[in-house]
Amino acid sequence: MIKTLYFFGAVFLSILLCSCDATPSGKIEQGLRSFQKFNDGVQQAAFSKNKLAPKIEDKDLTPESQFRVNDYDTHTPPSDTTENWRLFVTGLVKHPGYYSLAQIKELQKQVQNSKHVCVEGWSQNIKWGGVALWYFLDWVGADSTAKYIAVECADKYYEGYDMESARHPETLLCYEAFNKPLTLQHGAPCRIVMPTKLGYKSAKWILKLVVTNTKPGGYWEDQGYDWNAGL
Ligand SMILES: Nc1nc2c(c(=O)[nH]1)N[C@H]1C(S)=C(S)[C@@H](COP(=O)(O)O)O[C@H]1N2
Ligand SMILES: [Mo]
Repeated sequence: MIKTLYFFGAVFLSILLCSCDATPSGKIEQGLRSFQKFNDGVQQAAFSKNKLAPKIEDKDLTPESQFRVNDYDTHTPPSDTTENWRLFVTGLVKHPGYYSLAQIKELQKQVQNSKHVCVEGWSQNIKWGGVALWYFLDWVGADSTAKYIAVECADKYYEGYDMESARHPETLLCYEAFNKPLTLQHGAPCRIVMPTKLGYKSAKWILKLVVTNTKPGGYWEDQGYDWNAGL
């Protein structure tokens, strides 16, 4: 069903692109934008909160020495990795405020192997550890009927998630990889890990989390990449 919709979407897109010469560019952009919206709608409908990412056995983990780093700007932004770091939580939430890593680590820990898929065409299997984001959201009293979560990062990167994806059982507020604290280049002290989505949704070095009904943008999404980014 979904594949069929994608197929028709792709056909629609090729017709659009083939008619380049005849169409003023504004129209093409409009067409692309409505295709993107259509695509988002299909993905939203396909996303199930119970559908887990493919299971990865320990033997299939990427060797830690080959753990790849990817960033739009720098591998070492001015992220505070001392105990002074706080996650600022705000918006539609009962207990807004500044949360320390120690507080986050006190919450029930979830360790999981998952595949990280970068849109550039590579993937890796990582053992992540942290607290399930749904658990953290409940703990701070986030309004679960709110539509979106937005995050902002130390390198000026930013991301947005629909609430269902944010509350997916495998979405982590992550502070460990391979049973060790995250290294700076992989997002220390704290990042999002969202195995059901392309890698650019897994925001590193997060500083601020907002619960909101206003659809947030994302660093790559605002340059035309897919907002849902489902795998
Ligand atoms: N803050 C921030 N988070 C980010 C990015 C970034 O540039 N800045 N890049 C994203 C992309 S495109 C990928 S593939 C993953 C890479 O994560 P890794 O470096 O831990 O492998 O981080 C994502 N999160
Ligand atoms: Mo990526």
